[in-house]
Amino acid sequence: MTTTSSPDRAESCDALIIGAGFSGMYQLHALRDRLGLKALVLEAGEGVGGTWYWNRYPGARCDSESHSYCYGFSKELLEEWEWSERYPGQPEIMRYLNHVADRFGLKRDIRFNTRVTAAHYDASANRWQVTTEAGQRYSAQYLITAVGCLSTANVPKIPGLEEFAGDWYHTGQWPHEGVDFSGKRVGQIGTGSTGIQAAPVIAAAAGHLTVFQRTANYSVPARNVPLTDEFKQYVKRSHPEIRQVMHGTPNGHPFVIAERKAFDVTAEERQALYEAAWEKGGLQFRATFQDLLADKAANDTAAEFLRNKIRQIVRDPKTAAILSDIDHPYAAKRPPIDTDYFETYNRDNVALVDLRAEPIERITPGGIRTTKGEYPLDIIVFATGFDAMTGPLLRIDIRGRDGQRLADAWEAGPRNYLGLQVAGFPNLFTITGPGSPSVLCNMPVCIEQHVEWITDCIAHMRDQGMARIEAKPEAMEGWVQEVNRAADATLLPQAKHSWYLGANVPGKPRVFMPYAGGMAHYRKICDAVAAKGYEGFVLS
Ligand code: N01
Repeated sequence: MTTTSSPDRAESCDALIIGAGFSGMYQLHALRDRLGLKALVLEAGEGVGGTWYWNRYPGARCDSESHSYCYGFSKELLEEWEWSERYPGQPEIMRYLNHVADRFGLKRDIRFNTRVTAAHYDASANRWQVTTEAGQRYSAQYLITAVGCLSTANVPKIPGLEEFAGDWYHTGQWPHEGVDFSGKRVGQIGTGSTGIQAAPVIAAAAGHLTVFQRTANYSVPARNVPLTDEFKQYVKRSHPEIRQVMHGTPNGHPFVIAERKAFDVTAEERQALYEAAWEKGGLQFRATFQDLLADKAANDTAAEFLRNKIRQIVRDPKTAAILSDIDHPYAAKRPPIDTDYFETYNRDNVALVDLRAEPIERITPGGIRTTKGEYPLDIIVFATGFDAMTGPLLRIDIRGRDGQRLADAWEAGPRNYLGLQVAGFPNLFTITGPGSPSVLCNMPVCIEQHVEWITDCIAHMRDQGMARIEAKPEAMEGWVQEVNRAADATLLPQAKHSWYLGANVPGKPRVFMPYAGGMAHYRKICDAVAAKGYEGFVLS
């Protein structure tokens, strides 16, 4: 395909995909190479990778185990790629995604350095008209957003930032050339998964690190290691079995959640099981008991175990008290895993500031001023997260039937059917949109399920001579209720400061966004909808 778009002339294709991360790359392959559609990806970055292209901060590493953090659609790809560590670091994930892009010839149909700013549905032509930042225009029957859930950086509006004389960075927009911390006084704001990964690496490189913590967080050691030849052989032999486990669990990871409940065992047995899980490390700590996310008393046992670990690791009792003063149930916010995070506070060049006791007043030319004093800094690192899930969609001016703006339709929070389609926005599909399991799951698993469902749906429409698919308003209302019901059946909404609820972005509606009913269950629902002739959608 040649580039023919210009401000005067729109380049036309069957399907436009926004974003060349895990989702957009597979969606291109599926539509182009399986269905034979003319498909094109528009990507803001200079290369493939999406979230991993932008998140190059020190210590960036995936929390899913490498053998599960990859595509499963190609047996050959599964067999030829070999991961080097238990958890893949950002550079290795980028090598993998570039390998996939080259192997399937994807780059020729990706327009890089092309940021989509607007997408308007033209009902008379049944086409989406898409405009980019540079003024290029594209037109397609299908529009598929593959914009990621965590791709709109949240830089808090702290007064004085523009006066700061040093350098500042957000972890999600990290400079490709890296940052030289040597001898520098660094301030890091934020102790989520990113901050917990970054702090030990920054502390080792910097003159001094001050971590500004608003909400204390749990963390379990990742216990990252190089993979042994034996494990690599096991993975090569066992892909079908491994993927069967991943597809059978609520969270898409390659481990099984225990059937026992926390109070099925004695206190001593519980302690021993938690110790074993702590030694093993990683996200599977959550799988020690099946009721950790459903029963507050059960959760309290895990929470107290983890708080005790912090008190044991961190030598200064005051620092340990601030780090272990955690106000939400374990795993009600996305649980971080780490390499030497709490140990980092035992270093002489690291200090912790409790923003609950001394909130930030402003940033000054020389550093950060709290209500108790000023902290002189050369560099500020914002590990302050993202305008998650809805942010990447709403920063595009998306308009559906009759010019209705998505931003208006979602004024009170996201509403859609199956996390895939919004009533009034025909032929628009949102991969890992709000209302789907997405961030509560190992991402490649939910991405593949969405891409395959969308691809099958478009194939069905073409077989049936249908040109348009649109969610029914009543199906959408029913799904919104199901998303709320699923969240309320868990402890997840109890974490009041969680980005799952949009609470990290001032003014954002407080709505629990991902579908908490579990990936395996969600897959069954989507399959049943398709089997019933796309129940809840109007095809015409
Ligand atoms: O962002 P976060 P993240 N003043 O929103 C604080 C995925 N991920 O980038 O909790 C002071 O979790 C905020 O405080 P509070 C993963 O899904 C995956 O760390 O709002 N502090 C919090 O401490 C994860 O959940 C991986 O009170 C402010 C922190 O900044 C998601 O990305 C690695 C503030 C933000 O934490 C997001 O994680 C990393 C303010 N004004 C991330 N505003 C892997 O798998 C915010 N904070 C590799």
